[in-house]
Amino acid sequence: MLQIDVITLFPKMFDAITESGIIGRARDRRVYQFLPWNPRDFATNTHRTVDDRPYGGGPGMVMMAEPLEKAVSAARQRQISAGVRKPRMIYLSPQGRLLTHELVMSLAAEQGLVLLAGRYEGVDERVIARQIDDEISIGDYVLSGGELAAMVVMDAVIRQLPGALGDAESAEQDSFVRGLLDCPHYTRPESHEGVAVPPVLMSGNHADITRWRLKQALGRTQQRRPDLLAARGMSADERTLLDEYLVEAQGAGK
Ligand code: 9WO
Repeated sequence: MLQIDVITLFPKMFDAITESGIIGRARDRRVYQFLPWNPRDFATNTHRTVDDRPYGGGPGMVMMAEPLEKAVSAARQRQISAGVRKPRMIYLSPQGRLLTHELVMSLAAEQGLVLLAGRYEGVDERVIARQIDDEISIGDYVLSGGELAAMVVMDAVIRQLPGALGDAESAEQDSFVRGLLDCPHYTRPESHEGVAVPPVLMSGNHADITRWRLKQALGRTQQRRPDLLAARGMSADERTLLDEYLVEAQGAGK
């Protein structure tokens, strides 16, 4: 069972993912174990202060080293008690390396993760230097804190763990496993506001359907994320399908 501990001033935020949907069900099934740690519970003064003014001046506040370090150490100890030999210690920040499918898979292969979600203008750098192995970003923008980023990491990792998805969900490979964007999807009714479902999907010919879906995936990846397609390369068959897509898209004015 993957052990996940999170250091956060807002532990209840994590109920949003751990109590419903695939991630909630995976917790019920003991696919992972989740424990939040609040640095405020480790604060020593009467006001339970966890932030202080930045040295060097400037606006905003910085998360203090001492309560944070105590919370991180408690999480690390909990992981070791749960049998994790070396928990991977992660800080979520825009300064980190970008989260990709590849990084998600490497996190899913760990025994334990400790995620540090910062608030305010950031965390005292000495805690990062002493406790953190890995700094991860989910994209080039600033949030109000690391919690939403930690939840993104958790969601992406947990759904890769054995037993998290149902058989049907597991059988269908993530689009990113193939290095391509996903194809379009349709359900009933056959016509919506005068727009029909592509006839091939109604044909019952599974070879044709598979071919159409791959063609759509290749075409959308070329048009929306050419960087992904360039990094991955194409077989001769895929090249033919993509050329067909581009001719058809040209005709359809896309
Ligand atoms: C706040 C701020 C306010 C005024 C001027 C500059 C400032 N920078 C920040 C800031 O970066 N705050 C961070 C909030 C401190 C660390 C936790 N926070 C955070 C994490 N925001 N965004 C992330 C994040 C994490 C992972 N991937 C993307 C964004």
